[in-house]
Amino acid sequence: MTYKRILSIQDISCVGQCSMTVALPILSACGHETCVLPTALLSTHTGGFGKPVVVHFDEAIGRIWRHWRENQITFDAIQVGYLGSVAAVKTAAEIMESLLAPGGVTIVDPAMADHGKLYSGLDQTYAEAMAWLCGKADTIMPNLTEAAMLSNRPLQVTMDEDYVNSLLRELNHPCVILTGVGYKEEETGAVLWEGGAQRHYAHCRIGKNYHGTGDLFAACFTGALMCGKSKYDSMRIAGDFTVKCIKNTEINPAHWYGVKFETALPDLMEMLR
Ligand code: PXL
Repeated sequence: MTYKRILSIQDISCVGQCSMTVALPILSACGHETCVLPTALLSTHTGGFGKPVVVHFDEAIGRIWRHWRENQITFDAIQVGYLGSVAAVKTAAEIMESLLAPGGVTIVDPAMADHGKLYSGLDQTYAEAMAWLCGKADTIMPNLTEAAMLSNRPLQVTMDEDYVNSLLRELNHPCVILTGVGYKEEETGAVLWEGGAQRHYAHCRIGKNYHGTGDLFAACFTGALMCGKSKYDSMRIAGDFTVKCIKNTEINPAHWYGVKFETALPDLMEMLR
C-alpha cells in the first residue's frame, strides 16, 4: 500500500467528537500522513451545548497555505468538512486549485445542515458558498438535507427512490455520495452516484441520530479510498464502521454529543486489510 498525504480542512471543535478530532485519528489509523488546516476553533460543536466560543482563523489560513505553496507541498487528497465562514470556503477553493498533487482527489462534505435546518450560526450566504465549493470538488458527500439545499428543493419527509433520483439529478454533479438514504423503517445507508448510475448500500438504522456521524463517515470514506478501495467499497466500509461506532455509543445514554469511535479503530484497520 502506498503512503498518501491527505489534507483535512475543517474546524476543531474542542469537545464533541466531530470534524477534525474525528478525521485526524481515522485518517492516521488508515495509514495516511494527515495534515490539518483548522479553519476555526470552537469550544464545542454547535449542536446542543448552547452558544460555543468561536475563533475563526480566516486570515491565518491564507498565510498558512501560501507558506505550503512556497515549499511545493502538495496533497494526494484534500478533504473538506465544516468550515464555519465564507472566507474559509474561498480559501478551501484556492487550496483545492493550487495544492492538489497530480492524480489527487478532492472530497467535499458540505457539513452545514441536517434534519431540514442549517446548523446554528450558519446562514444562506454560507450555504451558497458551500454549493459553489461543491461544484469544484471531485466527490461531494451531502446528507439529504444538504442535497435538498444544494439543489434548491424542499426536503421530502417520506423517502422514495423517485425523490432520491430527482435530488441526484438536480445536484448535477459527476460524483455524489448521498448519506442517510434508507427505503425501509429499519434501514439507512448511502447512495453512490457516478456517471449517471447509482448504487445503494443499506445497513441497519440504530437508535437516535448522533452528532458527528457524517464527519466519521467522510473520514472513513476518504481513508479507505486512499488505501486503494473502490468508491463503493469505501462507502460500504464507512457505513459499517459508523454502525459499529453507534453501537458502541448507544449503550451509554449519557454520551449524547458524539460517537465513541476510538475503541473501534482496530476494526476499521481490519476492514481495510
Ligand atoms: O458534525 C458537523 C459539525 C462540525 N463542526 C461543527 C458543528 C457540526 C455540527 O453541528 O457544529 C462546529
